[in-house]
Amino acid sequence: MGRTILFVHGDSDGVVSGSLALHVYRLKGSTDVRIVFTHPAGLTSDLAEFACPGDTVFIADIALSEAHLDEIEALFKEYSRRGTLIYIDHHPEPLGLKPGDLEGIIIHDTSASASELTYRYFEEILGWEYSRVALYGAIGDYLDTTPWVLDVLRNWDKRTIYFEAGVLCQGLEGSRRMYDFKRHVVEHLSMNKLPSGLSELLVRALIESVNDEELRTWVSRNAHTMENLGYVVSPPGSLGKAALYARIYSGKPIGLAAQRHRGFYNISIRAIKGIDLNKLLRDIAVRIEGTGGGHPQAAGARIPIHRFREFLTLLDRTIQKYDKVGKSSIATA
Ligand SMILES: [Mn+2]
Repeated sequence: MGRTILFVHGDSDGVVSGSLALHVYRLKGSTDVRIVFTHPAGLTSDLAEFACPGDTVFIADIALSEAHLDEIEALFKEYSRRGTLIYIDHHPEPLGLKPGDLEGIIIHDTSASASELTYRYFEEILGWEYSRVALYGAIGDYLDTTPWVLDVLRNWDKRTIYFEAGVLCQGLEGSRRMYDFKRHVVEHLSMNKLPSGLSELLVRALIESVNDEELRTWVSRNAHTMENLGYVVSPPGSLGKAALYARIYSGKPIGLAAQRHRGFYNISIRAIKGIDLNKLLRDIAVRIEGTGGGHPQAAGARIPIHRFREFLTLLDRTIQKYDKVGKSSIATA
């Protein structure tokens, strides 16, 4: 068997998907398996840089970016014809392309985590004991109420699984950009060892939890409120979590956290059920020279600094159209 390259996202869902695939390819006799952490905007360049036609390519938890659809089509065609290409994802499909039309083995389903989809694809090779690894990834992406997850959870002690998933997610959140460490976590999980058994991960998870608690109180004191959304700028910690706390403490249907980076604001957004952030952002962001998208209730955007105010106003007005019956029940702090 030749080279196998795994392209995965660096969060818990991506790390778990990678670890399941790593175990499978090792069982199949692969001695040269490499792990590359990537993201939607970097997928095409990373594919071209790290894989050669003829390799076995496995991609999981990476959305297809509208900006690179032609390149993606061409690369998938080349890699699947000359070698093997498997693409597993659960992000909403891009405008103008049905993932199923791409060449290669394509598994695309927005109702489950990439971890669940990867496990189910390789289930016969992995065996049932690896289902717990997949559960960590599903919980990490908040996709823990699918029929498969509810069914499989019955084979495990739920409290232990959630504890281990918590260690993994919190530990990885506290290890951003530490790709060698994340590769080590992939190796560890590929042997079905417990996340809590990796002391470095456990310590990082504990530190992350202390930081989260500080972040939560910071957001409760610093959240600004507009008519339909709450937001914070430059929170001292994870943007995603700050956005969630901004939603909760503002009592509005949408929470947003922004951080300046070069000429842009990187923005994380969280919404209550009934709002489709992915749709909203794909529309609003391009109107003001930005990009945006993600999941219906958890998404991100990149907006030029001088248009940030305009972005907030546009978003605030657009949400007015939504029914606000499901409004967060927690009162404004
Ligand atoms: Mn995911």
